[in-house]
Parts: sequence; structure tokens; C-alpha cells
Amino acid sequence: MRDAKRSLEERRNYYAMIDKDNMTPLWEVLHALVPPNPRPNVVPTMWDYSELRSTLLQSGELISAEEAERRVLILENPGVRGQSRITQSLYAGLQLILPGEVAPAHRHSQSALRLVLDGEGAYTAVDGERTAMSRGDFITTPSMTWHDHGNLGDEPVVWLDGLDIPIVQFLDAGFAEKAVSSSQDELRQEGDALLRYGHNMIPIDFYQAPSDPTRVFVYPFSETRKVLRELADTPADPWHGNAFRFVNPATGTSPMPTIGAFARLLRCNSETRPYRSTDSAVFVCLEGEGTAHIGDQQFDFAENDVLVVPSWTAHQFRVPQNTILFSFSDRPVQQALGLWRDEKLS
Ligand code: GTQ
Repeated sequence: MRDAKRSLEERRNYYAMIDKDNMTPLWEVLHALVPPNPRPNVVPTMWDYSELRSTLLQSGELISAEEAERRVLILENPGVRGQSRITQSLYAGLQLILPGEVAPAHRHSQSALRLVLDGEGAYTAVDGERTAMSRGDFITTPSMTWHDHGNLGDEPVVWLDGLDIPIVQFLDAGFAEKAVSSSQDELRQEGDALLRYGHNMIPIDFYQAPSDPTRVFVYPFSETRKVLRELADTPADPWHGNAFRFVNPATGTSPMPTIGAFARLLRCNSETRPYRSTDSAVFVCLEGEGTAHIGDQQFDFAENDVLVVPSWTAHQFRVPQNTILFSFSDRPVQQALGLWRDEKLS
């Protein structure tokens, strides 16, 4: 006892001594550094869009899109407040653009996705090509592509931004610059990329280098929905429902290297079996409603609600009607590094 106490004191003195030299003992932190399984700091959570919509619209009276550059409310995971992240590796926010406004052109190392939630009449331009934004459309702005947004319609437009900001921050690899004019010149007419690269063919001399951005940068909900609806009568996977990942059609890989995106249809009166994977995911309900069990929590979700499933947390969905969920995660990063795991539970 006496010896143990003395040795504790000796250890503390020793730690204080090595502290001066910017060193610390591994044995005090080993099990936290190398845990037997993922121990996410982010927690299961949900944002109820019907509650948030009016709060978001109030921000339109506080600041213009031009002044803000991007008028966005960041969705901060309650487990890691103050870190501008929705999961450990990804950022998400709700962006508002009012009629007549422009969010000026810029580009940065961070890759972004948009999922259009509310309102018609906005557009995003990516490297000189515009795309109209309709509800449910999934739009990418890959690393270092110029992008600006505008609203030509007569109603507020809201979308969810998903970016790899924490990943780029972690790597200290971020650059950003503003364009000289706030809207890009149109280099190609709207729909060009989808026509050339989005229909089972690609231009004869097209070669995609690993660092090239995807040419297809909009995945219209009208098409995603049509495919998912038609599959509603076919057998569903017990864990996933009818679930798909979005791809760059030229390569079959994820549309952006750091963020994977997925869509699934869960059939009327069905329940998925519990499942977990190492990629923390952000889910958005695009159609329908249901209940999500995430770890020991339960959330009733409806259209446009945003849910977080932390890494390695068992989750399942129960839906009373046909329901379409969009989701995104850092899965392509984990797979490239050989880290990704999943488990189908019963
Ligand atoms: O639209 O470019 O939510 O640069 C955060 C950073 C959106 C954007 C965000 C951004 C953008």
C-alpha cells in the first residue's frame, strides 16, 4: 500500500518532469488512443425541418447572401458543439437564398454536396455550367471547382450543404479564393454535363484522371425517384431496403473522393434489420415518414428532417408508407484507407 502510494507519487513527479520536454506517457492514454471499437464523440440526433424553417427564414432579415457570402446555419452535432461539424469528419448546414440574391462565385479545396429541400427557382453553377435546383436534387461541387448560387424565382430556396471541411482541416490542406465577378460566365448550356456524361455513354476521347472532378454534377431527384419507385415491387434487402450509392458514371466510383452519397427506398409498412458501419452518416428524409432507432434513441422523422447515425451505432428504420432517404458519409475515405467495416445484426 505504502509502496503503491509512493510509486503513484513518483509517477506523477516523473510525468511533471517529462512534461517540460513536451512528452507524456503512453500508458496513461493507450486505451483511449487505441480503443477496441469506435467510440464516437458525436451522438445520435435529429433536426426537425418544420420547426427550423421559420428560424432559418429569420436569418434572411439579418444578413444578405452577398454580405454573408454563404447564408448558412451550421448543423452542429450536440456531442461536439463548437467544432462546426455534424459528424467527426463532415460538416453540414442549411443554406438559404432569397429571390434575386446571389451567393458569389468562389472555389476551395473542400468538396461540397447540396441536397435541395425547399423552394423552386434557384440554380448552382459549377465550372461554367448552371443547373436548376429542384427539391431532392443532389448536386456536387468537387474540390477546387468554381461555384456560385442564385435565386431567379419568387420564393426562398433552402438546401442542405454537406462538406468535407473537418477532413481538410485535419490534413491542413485547405485553399480558397474568390472569383472577380460574383456570377460565372456561362461556358456551356444547362444540361450539357448530364447529356454527355450521364447516359450510359461518355465522349469517345474522355479520360478521367484521378484528380479530375466528376463531369456529372447533378443527380436529379426526378430520375432517382423514378428508379426507386419502380423498384418498390422487387425484393428488398432486409438491412438496407432498396438502397443505392451514387456514382461518377465515368468511373463507377463515388462522385467525390471524400464524400459518398446514397439513396434508398423503404417499402410501405416495413422495418429494416439493425445494421452498423464505421462511417457516421447523415440521413435526410426526402419522401414519406417513419421512426429511426439509433443506438438507444428513437426519432420520429418526416420530410426534410436530418438525422445523424454515429459510427458503429446500430440503427434501423420503421416506415408506415413508402419512404425515400438520402444519406451521405465519409465511406469512400474509409474504403480507400482499408478501414471501413460494417455488420448486419439480427
Ligand atoms: O456553398 O460554397 O455551407 O463554401 C460552407 C462553405 C457552403 C458553399 C457552406 C461553403 C459553401
